[in-house]
Amino acid sequence: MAGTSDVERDAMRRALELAARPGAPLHPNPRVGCVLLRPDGSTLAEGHHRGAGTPHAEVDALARAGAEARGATAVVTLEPCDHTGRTGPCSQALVAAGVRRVVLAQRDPNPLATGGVETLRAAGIEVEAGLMAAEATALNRVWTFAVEHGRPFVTWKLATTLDGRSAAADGTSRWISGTASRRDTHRLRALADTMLVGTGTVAVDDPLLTVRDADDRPLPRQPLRVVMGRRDLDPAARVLAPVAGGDDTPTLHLRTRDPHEALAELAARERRHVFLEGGPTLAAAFLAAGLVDEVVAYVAPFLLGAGRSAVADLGITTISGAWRPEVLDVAVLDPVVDGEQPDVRFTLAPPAPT
Ligand code: AOF
Ligand code: ZN
Repeated sequence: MAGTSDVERDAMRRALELAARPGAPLHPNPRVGCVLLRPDGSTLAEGHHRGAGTPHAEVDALARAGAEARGATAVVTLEPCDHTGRTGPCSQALVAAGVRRVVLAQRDPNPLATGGVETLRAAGIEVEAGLMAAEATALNRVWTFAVEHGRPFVTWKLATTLDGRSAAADGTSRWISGTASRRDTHRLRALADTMLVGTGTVAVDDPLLTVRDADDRPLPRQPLRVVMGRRDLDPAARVLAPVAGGDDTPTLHLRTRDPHEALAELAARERRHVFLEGGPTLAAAFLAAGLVDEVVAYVAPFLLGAGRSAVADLGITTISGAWRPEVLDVAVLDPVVDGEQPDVRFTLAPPAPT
């Protein structure tokens, strides 16, 4: 990239590392890192964001630098915000600190927060945008999608037999996939901020919808549990019980069957990543609405020959009409428990709209 030095590139690499530090919640805010460089190119201070309501990365770094920030270069993975949200505008904080130059990676896709570049330039600060932008965007892949689309990113997870069944004829559906797949599912649930199923699944499976570790203990940070559909919930449903050790956000019942409406409600609550584990009806509704952004499918090596299909009728009558996603990854999940057989996990991107 023209106009930036090797020192600044190294600093951006470091800022990306800082941003990706484990511990900070993934949602609703992006992961952001910042490195302040002295005029001689040495590192003056580092900062990163630790979750909604805490200082943004730039302000974190400026606080560590103190008066020495005057004349420094700020290298930051996201365009400094230009708004007062839960905290004040970073653009103004950089101006007030006397920073001379700002090098940023990703432009802020958030319409409320963008504008830092213009504010900084108007204040006479040199700005270079776009250095390692692809890496920075990949780091906040789901957040960027959600902010750009004004709705959460949707991952649909399914577990089926070889013949595409997700429950036996008598309705039993637990333990289709093996222990390795179930652990893998909990790992993926933990990356999302919202678990979503339909009232039908609650009635039939009575799921907990929590994230648990390999010893089946709930993790301290739990996604919001959401059930959608018009049917009333059994007050004794396990999904309604508070999670031991989890936060105490009550389970949300959205009385709609329309995926667009449900996602709009969730967007208004700043939800960025929905993990959809609903039954066939809900899955079909999301697929038909074009609201599935990623599919994680576990296929277990046995047959049922009868029973519930993973997805309800999509109105497809001929092979040429098939819903054909792009295969991003195929993995064999080796058993972690003796006597189990391996499952296969597909990670899929939906077909591009035609
Ligand atoms: C962050 N951390 O380091 C930067 C952010 O309302 P707030 O204060 O939570 O601001 C959130 C927005 O600020 C966020 O969506 C993004 O557009 C911008 N920059 N946010 O959480 C940071 N630099
Ligand atoms: Zn900010």
